[in-house]
Amino acid sequence: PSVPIPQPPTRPVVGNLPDIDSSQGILGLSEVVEQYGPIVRIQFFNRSIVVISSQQLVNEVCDESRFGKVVGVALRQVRDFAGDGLFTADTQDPNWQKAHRILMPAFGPAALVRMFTGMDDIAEQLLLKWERLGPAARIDVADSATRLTLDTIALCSFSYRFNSLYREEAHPFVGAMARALFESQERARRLPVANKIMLRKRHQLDEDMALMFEVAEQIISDRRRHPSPAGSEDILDTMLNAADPVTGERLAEENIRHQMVTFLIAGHETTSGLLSFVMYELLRHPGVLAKARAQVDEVLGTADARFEHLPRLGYLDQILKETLRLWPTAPAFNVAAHQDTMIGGRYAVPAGQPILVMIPQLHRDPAAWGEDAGIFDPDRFSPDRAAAIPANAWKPFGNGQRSCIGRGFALQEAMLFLAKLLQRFDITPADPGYQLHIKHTLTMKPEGLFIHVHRRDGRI
Ligand code: MNH
Repeated sequence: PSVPIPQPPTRPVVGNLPDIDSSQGILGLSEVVEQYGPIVRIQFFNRSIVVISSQQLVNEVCDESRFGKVVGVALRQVRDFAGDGLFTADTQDPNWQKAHRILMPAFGPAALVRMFTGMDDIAEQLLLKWERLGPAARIDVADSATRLTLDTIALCSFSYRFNSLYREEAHPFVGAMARALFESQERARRLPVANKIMLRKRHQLDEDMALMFEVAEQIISDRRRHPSPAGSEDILDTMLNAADPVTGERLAEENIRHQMVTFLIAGHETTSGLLSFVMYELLRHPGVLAKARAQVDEVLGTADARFEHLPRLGYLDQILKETLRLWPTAPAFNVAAHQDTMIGGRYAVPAGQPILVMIPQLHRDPAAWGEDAGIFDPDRFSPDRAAAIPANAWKPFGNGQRSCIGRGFALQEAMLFLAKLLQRFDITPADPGYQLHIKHTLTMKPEGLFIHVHRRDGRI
């Protein structure tokens, strides 16, 4: 006995598209979700998605024996430039399985120890720059964080220096990527015929894609000319040389390009959003900031940060997790059932029907997080309380075998930066009346957030 999935009234052809605010990216669905509840069907053109957002329903679709990732409408457009890279490949694609086996260890615990030095190198560059700029400078948080994270992923995985912190304008890769992501999302909302006739936009997208591939190719050819010294191989060397333990095959050249673009995009947008939201929350919660700094002072004192310090910065880890709860910078993922099935005990979903998990609403589900779910409180993740968090109530990194390969990388990078920042600076808002304004592409970031930094050691 199934009941129909709630759905807003539709119009011919465009379906529910007019109900969705496209300037909000995926979060344009928020209003509909808030109005219709934890399960709602959205239709546009000939497509339909089922949007779910309660812990109860999400917990059900996280069962990998029944459901698995599908590359949804938004991600399918990204496939133009991310191709069969890990993010945009189908789980059944032999290239996903091969790359998954080859690259998982490259982001595992042993690799993270080796990558500490690269993370510290770039963090040091940014903090030194802030010291030199001095307390009068207005620092654009999201812009700084983006330079930091792009340079970090490129240095740690490809030993390549974008040197974003030595440039006035962002590296051209960043502009090309941002435009390509934006246009790919717009394309998902247009009728195919409209996409065909918008030649200028198509041309720009082609140009941006070409630039991204050129950057990847340049890095590969540099590496071929100058191989890494023995013992200092990086992720690019793994991509170029490692054989899949199961098939014995290597990654194809085109696939490597797709992986590189994927890593550069996935590896910096989300982490930079995370760091920006951390800054936003710390400025609003001086008590949390004071507690975090006390831990940094106790663990690091005035010493240079070392890998061994990180496991002792548990409160910083709680801050990162709580920030990702309220501000999951990759705000949705898609799954589908392997077979026709029923969810929530009464909603029929056919096999293959995309089911979109709306993470911001999941992360504020009062049934899972309590009536104060909207409040920033890192103590939710304290060792004694974390165990009580219901299963699959916190999904900022997606689910199961298709969850984020860079989770450990991102959390280590963010924690290291935060520790070094608190060790060195007092931070104050440049505009005390700042109202949160979120900028969306495939990810989300606070826009227009500026800070001042003041050295704690009193030097100028
Ligand atoms: Mn990441 C998958 C969020 C940092 C590389 N990432 C995912 C997914 C989410 C996600 C959600 C699952 C998407 C889906 O189901 O369709 N990622 C994040 C967040 C951060 C992040 C919130 C930072 C904070 N990600 C990173 C970093 C890298 C990276 C850093 C690279 C080093 N992520 C990936 C890749 C995948 C992925 C690659 C695809 C993994 C796969 O399916 O095999």
